[in-house]
Amino acid sequence: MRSAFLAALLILSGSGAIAAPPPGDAARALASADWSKMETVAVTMTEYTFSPAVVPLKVGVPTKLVLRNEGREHHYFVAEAFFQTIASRKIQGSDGEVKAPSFTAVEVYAGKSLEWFLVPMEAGTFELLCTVKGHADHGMKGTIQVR
Ligand SMILES: [Cu+2]
Repeated sequence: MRSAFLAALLILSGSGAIAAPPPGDAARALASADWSKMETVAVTMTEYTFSPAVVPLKVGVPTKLVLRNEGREHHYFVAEAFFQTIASRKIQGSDGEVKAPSFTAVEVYAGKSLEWFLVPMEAGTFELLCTVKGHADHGMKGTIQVR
């Protein structure tokens, strides 16, 4: 009983150990970003796909990532390793905006969309999935490719 609990704790702390960029790096990336040269990348979510399945982003390029839910269910956009490597300026919707240094998940309601202003800071291939129960099993997975 106790060892199972410990193992669970270790797994949790293990996943928390993903190296986040120091806050200073994110602040610098945001401060030096030229948003007039921003690129827009849209990801559409439906039952049960992300489209495109491979989301292309570029290191150092200020990006408006548009998350559009064109389905009838709510969907999550979760890419924890990716989230650790970006500088987030804000997430904006029709009702307001949120400024926070990092996120663990972004949920988009059916028929709604959010705009995420961010700067990718590291190249890599990152797993993307919807964490609503059963959705990833139905194929709601993708990849974020930062070059
Ligand atoms: Cu989903």
